[in-house]
Amino acid sequence: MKAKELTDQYLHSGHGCCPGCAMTIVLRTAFQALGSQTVAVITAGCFGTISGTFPVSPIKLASYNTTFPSAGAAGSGVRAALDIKGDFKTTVLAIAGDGGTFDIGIQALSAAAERNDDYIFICYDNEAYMNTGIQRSSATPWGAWTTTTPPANLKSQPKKDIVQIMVAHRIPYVATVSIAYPEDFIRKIKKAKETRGFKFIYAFSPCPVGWRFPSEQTIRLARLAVQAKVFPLYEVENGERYTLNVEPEGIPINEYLKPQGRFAYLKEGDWERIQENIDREWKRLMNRIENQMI
Ligand SMILES: Cc1ncc(C[n+]2csc(CCOP(=O)(O)OP(=O)(O)O)c2C)c(N)n1
Ligand SMILES: [Mg+2]
Repeated sequence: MKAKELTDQYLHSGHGCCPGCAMTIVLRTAFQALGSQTVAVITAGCFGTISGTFPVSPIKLASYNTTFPSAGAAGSGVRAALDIKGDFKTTVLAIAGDGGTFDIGIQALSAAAERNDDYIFICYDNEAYMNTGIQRSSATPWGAWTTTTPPANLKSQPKKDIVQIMVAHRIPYVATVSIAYPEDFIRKIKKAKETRGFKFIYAFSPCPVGWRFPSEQTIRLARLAVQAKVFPLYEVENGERYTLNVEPEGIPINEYLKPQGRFAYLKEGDWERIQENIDREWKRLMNRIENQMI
């Protein structure tokens, strides 16, 4: 990276996010990798609340705030408007949380992917509706506490596999990214910028408030998730070319679960069950990488 790129910042300090929020690091990294010729399309969610605070927005990029379900449609609209103006250089970056991607936003997202519209969609996954008070989403993992999955009734469904859903659209580029591996993250954002068509970037985003861990542990948890195979770092080109980018150590799942209060209500046997699921998903991923197919 050139020196100027390292110092340019498009998300300033002094914003309203919680201490230790991974989402701000995710987006600061993405903005920095994309540079100033970028339009951010922002939906309701934690980022919408801190970036939409006119006239003191902390982001230094042209941005468009839209409704919770419509990141996919708004991204397509901004891209079309730029194209009509003859501006094929500006990058469009649609930003949504897991709720705005996996749940309420999936229709518009799927439609934009199916049209192969030329922009990047980034999902920061903090595994719940954090902005409105830690309600479960379809990205919340099995066994997690949220305010709508209390101790007596923990999340009893598995996390939706959004990567496979997006890969099934046969779009040119899907990649998972982590703030604990910034070089891999930046490389993937730059690759997405250079690739024509629809790009889906999926970012793991630990949330100290919702996951109940100390705010200085954010990066550590992001790293543990990769190393425990909870969040593998890989990329998929054209719906079939799979590449693993970081070889995980395969540390036991309890090292990742233990620091998080949201998993404090798991009972005997639950950790083993989670480990079995992780191992099964990992085998599936290895199979895809080895055989280069969905
Ligand atoms: C149509 C509609 N339904 C509900 C809401 C209320 N709402 C705003 S943000 C949000 C949760 C967003 O969750 P997510 O996308 O995961 O982002 P996070 O808050 O976790 O950053 C909800 C339910 C809304 N703004 N619009
Ligand atoms: Mg969320």
